[in-house]
Amino acid sequence: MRKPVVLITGAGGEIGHSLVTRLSDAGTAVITLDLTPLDATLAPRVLREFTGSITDVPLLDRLLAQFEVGVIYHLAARLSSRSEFTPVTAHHVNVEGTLNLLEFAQHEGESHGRPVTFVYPSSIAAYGLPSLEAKARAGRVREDEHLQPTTMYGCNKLYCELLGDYYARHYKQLSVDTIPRVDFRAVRFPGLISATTVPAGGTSDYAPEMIHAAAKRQPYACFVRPDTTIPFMAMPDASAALQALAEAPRERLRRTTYNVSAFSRSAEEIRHTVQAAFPNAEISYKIDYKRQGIVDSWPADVDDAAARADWGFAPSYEFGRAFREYLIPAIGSFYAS
Ligand code: AKB
Repeated sequence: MRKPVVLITGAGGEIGHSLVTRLSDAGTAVITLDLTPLDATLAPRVLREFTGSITDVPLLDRLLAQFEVGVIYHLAARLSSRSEFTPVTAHHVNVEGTLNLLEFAQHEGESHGRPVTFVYPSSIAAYGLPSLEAKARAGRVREDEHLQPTTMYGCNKLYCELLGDYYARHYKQLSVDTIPRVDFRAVRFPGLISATTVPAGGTSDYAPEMIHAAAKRQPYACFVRPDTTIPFMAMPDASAALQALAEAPRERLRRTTYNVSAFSRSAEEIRHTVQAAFPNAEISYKIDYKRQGIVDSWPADVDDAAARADWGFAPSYEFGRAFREYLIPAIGSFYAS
């Protein structure tokens, strides 16, 4: 008998830390796949950890043989800034890796006779506004608007949303004996801010980097202009959103991909709040015009009404509360320990 479990890819990353903790606290049997071994806080929480790549199909076949996977959270990805240095590798990991996981999900579903829930974190990078004027005019962007990404990562995310929809609704549509077995559900995340992990390779990283540098009493030079505005979310709300979407009744979901967001603030507003919390923080600006161009192409805010209506998305942390009740106390104790 194969064991029924939840699979998390990229489990050692930022979202993975929060999600593994949340699911294991709830008693869920979790198996993980990551390029590097899980750290000592996560490893004891999982039933089995696999170290390897989502591009390694024989490794995925071994997982398939050993476990009955009912839910997949496919978090493994190369983020936006990093992907611009090696776009072909980014495509290989972000697109072919996702394709491998979708095939894996279809085969799992075929072998246990029920659809496998496949939860995919997409990104505001799927959007692309051509200019600051267009960004100001666009306001709160809805899911089907402005889908002209300017980065390899954004193209990868947008295409994988479509691939997921294909596996869920049209997979091998001309074959008489194949039923789609993937129940694909995606959220487009804004920039995420965690108190206990620092992101690597993203372009929204200036906000978490600013906060973590202040907590560590290190000077920080923000790489975007003070007026730069995109939506953000605190990490506990991000992992809660993934779990809520996974658990939502299928018939309530009117879309494949949903916007989610908690607060939209400029870099300067974030700097003020960080300086109020850490009065000795030294935060300056040193603009990286290439990374600036990427963030300028992302919307200043997104409309997440569909997620709120269909599966009850409701973030706990607006801007003030995220700092007061999550980031400041949790970062303080994280670095103190
Ligand atoms: C990135 O900056 O690449 C990510 C994202 C917005 O998806 N944080």
